[in-house]
Amino acid sequence: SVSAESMAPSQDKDYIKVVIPKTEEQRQRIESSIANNFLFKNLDEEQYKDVVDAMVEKRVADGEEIIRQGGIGDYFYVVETGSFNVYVSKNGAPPERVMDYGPGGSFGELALMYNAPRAATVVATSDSVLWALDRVTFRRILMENTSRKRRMYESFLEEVPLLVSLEPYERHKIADALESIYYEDEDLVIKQGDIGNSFYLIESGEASVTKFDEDGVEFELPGLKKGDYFGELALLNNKPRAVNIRAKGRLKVATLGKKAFVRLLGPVVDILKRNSDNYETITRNVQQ
Ligand code: 1OR
Repeated sequence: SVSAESMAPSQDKDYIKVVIPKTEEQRQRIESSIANNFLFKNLDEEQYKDVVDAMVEKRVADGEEIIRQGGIGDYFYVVETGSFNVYVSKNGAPPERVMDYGPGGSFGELALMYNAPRAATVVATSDSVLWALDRVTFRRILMENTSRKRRMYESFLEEVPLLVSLEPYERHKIADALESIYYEDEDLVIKQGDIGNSFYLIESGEASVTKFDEDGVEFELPGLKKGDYFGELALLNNKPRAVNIRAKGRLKVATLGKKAFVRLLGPVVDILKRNSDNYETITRNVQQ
Protein backbone atom coordinates (compact mmCIF):
# COMPACT_ATOMS: atom_id res chain seq x y z
CA SER A 1 0.00 0.00 0.00
CA VAL A 2 0.98 3.60 -0.47
CA SER A 3 1.41 5.80 2.56
CA ALA A 4 -0.64 8.96 2.74
CA GLU A 5 2.48 11.01 2.90
CA SER A 6 3.88 9.97 -0.45
CA MET A 7 0.52 10.83 -1.96
CA ALA A 8 0.73 14.45 -0.92
CA PRO A 9 -0.54 16.38 -3.96
CA SER A 10 2.31 17.82 -5.95
CA GLN A 11 0.36 20.94 -6.90
CA ASP A 12 0.82 22.01 -3.27
CA LYS A 13 4.44 22.70 -4.14
CA ASP A 14 3.72 24.57 -7.31
CA TYR A 15 5.91 27.54 -6.54
CA ILE A 16 9.56 28.44 -6.28
CA LYS A 17 10.69 29.34 -2.80
CA VAL A 18 12.42 32.68 -2.49
CA VAL A 19 15.73 32.25 -0.69
CA ILE A 20 17.82 35.34 -0.04
CA PRO A 21 21.14 34.17 1.44
CA LYS A 22 21.81 35.62 4.86
CA THR A 23 24.18 35.35 7.76
CA GLU A 24 23.33 33.80 11.12
CA GLU A 25 23.47 37.29 12.60
CA GLN A 26 20.86 38.52 10.12
CA ARG A 27 18.62 35.55 10.89
CA GLN A 28 18.78 36.38 14.55
CA ARG A 29 17.88 40.00 13.89
CA ILE A 30 14.84 38.87 11.88
CA GLU A 31 13.80 36.52 14.65
CA SER A 32 13.84 39.22 17.29
CA SER A 33 12.07 41.66 14.96
CA ILE A 34 9.13 39.30 14.39
CA ALA A 35 9.08 37.70 17.86
CA ASN A 36 6.25 39.89 19.13
CA ASN A 37 4.45 40.44 15.83
CA PHE A 38 1.04 38.76 15.76
CA LEU A 39 1.06 38.14 12.01
CA PHE A 40 3.92 35.66 12.50
CA LYS A 41 2.23 33.68 15.26
CA ASN A 42 1.06 30.13 14.60
CA LEU A 43 3.50 29.44 11.76
CA ASP A 44 4.83 25.91 11.61
CA GLU A 45 8.57 25.28 11.40
CA GLU A 46 8.70 25.15 7.61
CA GLN A 47 6.59 28.27 7.13
CA TYR A 48 8.73 30.12 9.63
CA LYS A 49 11.91 29.10 7.81
CA ASP A 50 10.43 30.05 4.42
CA VAL A 51 9.52 33.49 5.70
CA VAL A 52 12.96 34.12 7.19
CA ASP A 53 14.62 32.81 4.01
CA ALA A 54 12.60 35.16 1.82
CA MET A 55 13.13 38.37 3.77
CA VAL A 56 15.41 41.07 2.41
CA GLU A 57 17.23 43.57 4.57
CA LYS A 58 16.50 47.17 3.64
CA ARG A 59 18.37 50.08 5.20
CA VAL A 60 16.62 53.40 4.76
CA ALA A 61 17.56 56.97 5.60
CA ASP A 62 15.62 59.49 7.64
CA GLY A 63 12.98 61.06 5.36
CA GLU A 64 12.93 58.24 2.82
CA GLU A 65 9.53 57.25 1.44
CA ILE A 66 9.01 53.47 1.65
CA ILE A 67 5.46 53.27 0.34
CA ARG A 68 3.45 55.84 -1.61
CA GLN A 69 -0.35 55.95 -1.40
CA GLY A 70 -1.88 54.82 -4.70
CA GLY A 71 1.20 52.83 -5.70
CA ILE A 72 1.38 49.13 -6.49
CA GLY A 73 1.94 46.66 -3.64
CA ASP A 74 5.20 44.74 -3.92
CA TYR A 75 6.52 44.17 -0.40
CA PHE A 76 5.35 43.79 3.18
CA TYR A 77 7.68 45.35 5.78
CA VAL A 78 8.70 44.60 9.35
CA VAL A 79 10.56 47.24 11.35
CA GLU A 80 13.76 46.10 13.02
CA THR A 81 14.97 49.53 14.19
CA GLY A 82 13.93 53.11 13.57
CA SER A 83 10.61 54.89 13.20
CA PHE A 84 8.04 55.65 10.51
CA ASN A 85 5.09 57.97 9.98
CA VAL A 86 1.98 57.01 8.04
CA TYR A 87 0.04 59.60 6.02
CA VAL A 88 -3.33 59.26 4.34
CA SER A 89 -4.85 61.70 1.89
CA LYS A 90 -8.62 61.37 1.51
CA ASN A 91 -10.33 62.63 -1.67
CA GLY A 92 -7.34 64.68 -2.74
CA ALA A 93 -7.10 66.57 0.58
CA PRO A 94 -3.60 67.21 1.94
CA PRO A 95 -2.12 64.09 3.58
CA GLU A 96 -2.76 63.69 7.30
CA ARG A 97 -0.61 61.77 9.71
CA VAL A 98 -2.65 58.83 10.99
CA MET A 99 -0.22 56.48 12.63
CA ASP A 100 3.41 55.69 13.39
CA TYR A 101 5.49 52.54 13.66
CA GLY A 102 8.53 51.55 15.71
CA PRO A 103 10.60 48.37 16.20
CA GLY A 104 8.50 45.20 15.82
CA GLY A 105 5.78 47.03 13.88
CA SER A 106 4.80 46.03 10.35
CA PHE A 107 3.02 47.61 7.41
CA GLY A 108 2.18 47.23 3.74
CA GLU A 109 -0.04 44.14 4.07
CA LEU A 110 -3.24 45.68 2.72
CA ALA A 111 -2.28 46.13 -0.92
CA LEU A 112 -0.91 42.57 -0.97
CA MET A 113 -3.97 41.04 0.67
CA TYR A 114 -6.60 42.77 -1.42
CA ASN A 115 -4.73 43.46 -4.67
CA ALA A 116 -5.48 47.09 -3.97
CA PRO A 117 -3.45 50.28 -4.44
CA ARG A 118 -1.37 51.29 -1.42
CA ALA A 119 -3.78 52.83 1.11
CA ALA A 120 -1.25 55.14 2.76
CA THR A 121 2.19 56.71 2.44
CA VAL A 122 4.90 55.50 4.82
CA VAL A 123 7.99 57.65 5.47
CA ALA A 124 11.03 56.93 7.66
CA THR A 125 11.47 59.46 10.47
CA SER A 126 14.96 58.22 11.37
CA ASP A 127 17.66 56.08 9.78
CA SER A 128 16.04 52.66 10.01
CA VAL A 129 16.36 48.95 9.23
CA LEU A 130 13.46 47.08 7.62
CA TRP A 131 12.92 43.48 6.59
CA ALA A 132 10.93 43.22 3.38
CA LEU A 133 8.89 40.18 2.39
CA ASP A 134 7.87 39.75 -1.24
CA ARG A 135 4.24 39.65 -2.24
CA VAL A 136 4.18 36.00 -3.30
CA THR A 137 5.68 34.69 -0.07
CA PHE A 138 3.48 37.00 1.98
CA ARG A 139 0.35 35.73 0.26
CA ARG A 140 1.43 32.09 0.41
CA ILE A 141 2.30 32.05 4.11
CA LEU A 142 1.00 35.02 6.07
CA MET A 143 -2.16 36.04 4.28
CA GLU A 144 -4.57 33.23 5.08
CA ASN A 145 -4.22 33.44 8.82
CA THR A 146 -4.34 37.22 8.83
CA SER A 147 -7.40 37.63 6.66
CA ARG A 148 -9.21 34.77 8.44
CA LYS A 149 -8.68 36.45 11.79
CA ARG A 150 -9.66 39.90 10.54
CA ARG A 151 -12.83 38.47 8.99
CA MET A 152 -13.63 36.43 12.08
CA TYR A 153 -13.56 39.38 14.46
CA GLU A 154 -14.72 42.11 12.08
CA SER A 155 -18.48 42.07 12.70
CA PHE A 156 -18.04 41.48 16.42
CA LEU A 157 -15.62 44.40 16.86
CA GLU A 158 -17.91 46.69 14.87
CA GLU A 159 -20.54 46.14 17.52
CA VAL A 160 -18.40 46.74 20.58
CA PRO A 161 -19.55 50.17 21.82
CA LEU A 162 -16.06 51.02 23.10
CA LEU A 163 -14.56 50.64 19.63
CA VAL A 164 -17.12 52.38 17.41
CA SER A 165 -15.04 55.55 17.15
CA LEU A 166 -12.05 53.67 15.69
CA GLU A 167 -11.12 53.48 12.01
CA PRO A 168 -11.87 50.08 10.42
CA TYR A 169 -8.12 49.62 10.01
CA GLU A 170 -7.57 50.12 13.73
CA ARG A 171 -10.11 47.37 14.44
CA HIS A 172 -8.25 45.11 11.99
CA LYS A 173 -5.05 45.60 13.96
CA ILE A 174 -6.94 44.69 17.14
CA ALA A 175 -8.26 41.55 15.43
CA ASP A 176 -4.67 40.53 14.60
CA ALA A 177 -3.84 40.61 18.31
CA LEU A 178 -6.96 38.95 19.77
CA GLU A 179 -7.22 35.42 21.07
CA SER A 180 -10.50 33.79 22.02
CA ILE A 181 -10.92 31.79 25.23
CA TYR A 182 -13.93 29.80 26.40
CA TYR A 183 -15.04 29.46 30.03
CA GLU A 184 -17.63 27.14 31.55
CA ASP A 185 -20.31 28.16 34.05
CA GLU A 186 -18.80 29.45 37.33
CA ASP A 187 -15.21 29.47 36.01
CA LEU A 188 -13.19 32.30 37.51
CA VAL A 189 -11.87 34.57 34.73
CA ILE A 190 -10.36 37.27 36.94
CA LYS A 191 -9.54 36.99 40.63
CA GLN A 192 -9.58 40.04 42.86
CA GLY A 193 -6.05 40.86 44.06
CA ASP A 194 -4.26 39.14 41.17
CA ILE A 195 -1.84 40.95 38.89
CA GLY A 196 -3.48 41.89 35.58
CA ASN A 197 -1.97 40.88 32.25
CA SER A 198 -4.93 40.87 29.88
CA PHE A 199 -7.88 42.87 28.69
CA TYR A 200 -11.16 41.11 27.81
CA LEU A 201 -14.09 41.64 25.43
CA ILE A 202 -17.17 39.44 25.79
CA GLU A 203 -17.87 37.74 22.46
CA SER A 204 -20.81 35.71 23.74
CA GLY A 205 -22.42 34.79 27.04
CA GLU A 206 -22.51 36.64 30.33
CA ALA A 207 -20.26 37.21 33.30
CA SER A 208 -20.94 38.00 36.93
CA VAL A 209 -18.93 40.51 38.92
CA THR A 210 -18.30 40.35 42.66
CA LYS A 211 -16.05 42.13 45.13
CA PHE A 212 -14.84 41.41 48.66
CA ASP A 213 -15.31 44.34 51.00
CA GLU A 214 -12.88 45.20 53.82
CA ASP A 215 -14.54 42.60 56.06
CA GLY A 216 -14.06 39.88 53.47
CA VAL A 217 -17.74 39.77 52.57
CA GLU A 218 -18.35 39.10 48.89
CA PHE A 219 -21.01 41.26 47.29
CA GLU A 220 -22.46 41.32 43.79
CA LEU A 221 -22.00 44.09 41.23
CA PRO A 222 -23.86 44.59 37.94
CA GLY A 223 -23.06 41.80 35.47
CA LEU A 224 -21.53 41.96 31.99
CA LYS A 225 -22.87 40.87 28.61
CA LYS A 226 -21.87 40.54 24.97
CA GLY A 227 -19.94 43.57 23.70
CA ASP A 228 -18.89 44.64 27.21
CA TYR A 229 -15.26 44.76 28.27
CA PHE A 230 -13.39 44.19 31.52
CA GLY A 231 -9.89 43.92 32.88
CA GLU A 232 -8.80 47.40 31.80
CA LEU A 233 -8.43 48.88 35.28
CA ALA A 234 -5.44 46.83 36.41
CA LEU A 235 -3.72 47.55 33.09
CA LEU A 236 -4.43 51.28 33.15
CA ASN A 237 -3.35 51.77 36.75
CA ASN A 238 -0.87 48.95 37.32
CA LYS A 239 -2.95 47.84 40.29
CA PRO A 240 -4.18 44.40 41.40
CA ARG A 241 -7.48 43.19 39.96
CA ALA A 242 -10.28 45.11 41.67
CA VAL A 243 -13.06 42.50 41.37
CA ASN A 244 -13.80 38.84 40.67
CA ILE A 245 -15.29 37.94 37.31
CA ARG A 246 -16.95 34.58 36.70
CA ALA A 247 -18.60 32.97 33.72
CA LYS A 248 -22.39 32.83 34.02
CA GLY A 249 -23.11 29.90 31.78
CA ARG A 250 -20.76 29.35 28.85
CA LEU A 251 -18.67 32.43 28.18
CA LYS A 252 -16.49 33.33 25.20
CA VAL A 253 -14.05 36.20 25.54
CA ALA A 254 -11.53 37.75 23.20
CA THR A 255 -8.36 38.75 25.05
CA LEU A 256 -5.65 41.26 24.36
CA GLY A 257 -2.27 41.12 26.13
CA LYS A 258 -0.99 44.12 28.03
CA LYS A 259 1.43 45.41 25.38
CA ALA A 260 -1.17 45.17 22.63
CA PHE A 261 -3.73 46.81 24.91
CA VAL A 262 -1.47 49.81 25.46
CA ARG A 263 -0.53 50.09 21.79
CA LEU A 264 -3.90 49.42 20.15
CA LEU A 265 -6.34 50.94 22.61
CA GLY A 266 -4.45 54.21 22.98
CA PRO A 267 -7.13 56.03 20.95
CA VAL A 268 -9.88 55.01 23.41
CA VAL A 269 -7.94 55.37 26.65
CA ASP A 270 -9.88 58.52 27.55
CA ILE A 271 -13.18 56.66 27.16
CA LEU A 272 -11.86 53.79 29.30
CA LYS A 273 -10.78 56.20 32.02
CA ARG A 274 -14.00 58.16 31.92
CA ASN A 275 -16.08 54.99 32.19
CA SER A 276 -13.99 53.71 35.08
CA ASP A 277 -14.73 56.90 37.02
CA ASN A 278 -18.24 55.48 37.44
CA TYR A 279 -17.09 52.27 39.10
CA GLU A 280 -16.89 53.83 42.56
CA THR A 281 -20.36 55.31 42.31
CA ILE A 282 -21.80 52.00 41.13
CA THR A 283 -20.06 50.15 43.97
CA ARG A 284 -21.30 52.62 46.56
CA ASN A 285 -24.86 52.39 45.26
CA VAL A 286 -24.80 48.60 45.39
CA GLN A 287 -23.38 48.50 48.90
CA GLN A 288 -26.07 50.76 50.32
P1 1OR B 1 -0.72 49.15 2.20
O1 1OR B 1 -0.23 47.95 1.48
O2 1OR B 1 -1.98 49.76 1.74
C1 1OR B 1 0.32 51.31 3.19
O3 1OR B 1 0.43 50.26 2.23
C2 1OR B 1 0.22 50.71 4.56
O4 1OR B 1 0.05 51.63 5.64
C3 1OR B 1 -1.04 49.87 4.65
O5 1OR B 1 -0.90 48.76 3.79
C4 1OR B 1 -1.08 49.60 6.12
O6 1OR B 1 -0.20 48.56 6.46
C5 1OR B 1 -0.53 50.90 6.72
N1 1OR B 1 -5.32 53.00 6.62
C6 1OR B 1 -4.70 52.21 5.74
N2 1OR B 1 -3.45 51.74 5.86
C7 1OR B 1 -2.78 52.08 6.97
C8 1OR B 1 -3.37 52.89 7.95
C9 1OR B 1 -4.69 53.36 7.75
N3 1OR B 1 -2.46 53.04 8.91
C10 1OR B 1 -1.38 52.34 8.58
N4 1OR B 1 -1.54 51.75 7.40
N5 1OR B 1 -5.39 54.17 8.64
C11 1OR B 1 -4.84 54.59 9.90
C12 1OR B 1 -5.60 54.06 11.07
C13 1OR B 1 -5.08 54.63 12.37
C14 1OR B 1 -6.75 54.65 8.32
C15 1OR B 1 -6.70 56.09 7.87
C16 1OR B 1 -8.02 56.58 7.32
